[in-house]
Amino acid sequence: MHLNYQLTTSILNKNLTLMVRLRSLPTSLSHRHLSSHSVPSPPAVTLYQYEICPFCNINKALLNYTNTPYKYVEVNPLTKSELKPWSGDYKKVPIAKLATTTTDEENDFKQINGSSEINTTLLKQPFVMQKLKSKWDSSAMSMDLFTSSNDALKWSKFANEELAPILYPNICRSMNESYQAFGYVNNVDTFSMSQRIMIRWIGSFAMYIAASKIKCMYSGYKMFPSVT
Ligand SMILES: N[C@@H](CCC(=O)N[C@@H](CS)C(=O)NCC(=O)O)C(=O)O
Repeated sequence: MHLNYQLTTSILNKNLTLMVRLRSLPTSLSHRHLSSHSVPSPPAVTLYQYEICPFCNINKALLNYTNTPYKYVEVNPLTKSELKPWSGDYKKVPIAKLATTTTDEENDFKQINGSSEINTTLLKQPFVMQKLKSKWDSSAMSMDLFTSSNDALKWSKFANEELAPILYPNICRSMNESYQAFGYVNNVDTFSMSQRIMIRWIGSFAMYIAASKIKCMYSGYKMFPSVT
């Protein structure tokens, strides 16, 4: 089975959404009145990402599932120049800025490193909590169950440690596939034409080599059937 980029990135979104829905099945009436009618303001989130980064898609799945508006900045994987002025030693994506004031979002923000910490922070935002609670109006789901139950921990560990790491090897099985996966750069308005060409060629070659190494690490197990 050939997994293209659209399919693999949508796997994470669908995976998280499905997990959320499965765990939201109605089991009792006791928590039916969780939602409040007041709507808190959405958090001002800016996600620094690579379009094809599986970990970034874990965060986007939660943002999309809760209809939380967010800005995103596509990071140049060769230079990381979008991160340099502010991210300190942390140079991976996803990395997010959460504005701490509404008056100066550009300068007053909390830096959040990594997909797990970003989702944990998002899940504490009143807007996100309210959106989730309104989805759970007719079910027994609660924030505690959603964030800390054995199932929640099991599935988020699965998404982070098993599913996400094997997506790159599946979209970069050959140089040709890797080059196709990096085609997203052509849609990034902030990249110049020369940046697009360099990222596409150098990035896809680097990912093809890296993916081959990851395939070896996982050799024989926990891989999609398509990966040999
Ligand atoms: N555990 C981290 C992993 C993040 C990660 O490995 N991101 C990759 C991109 S998918 C990265 O930024 N690698 C460094 C690089 O591109 O230079 C998370 O969940 O956010």
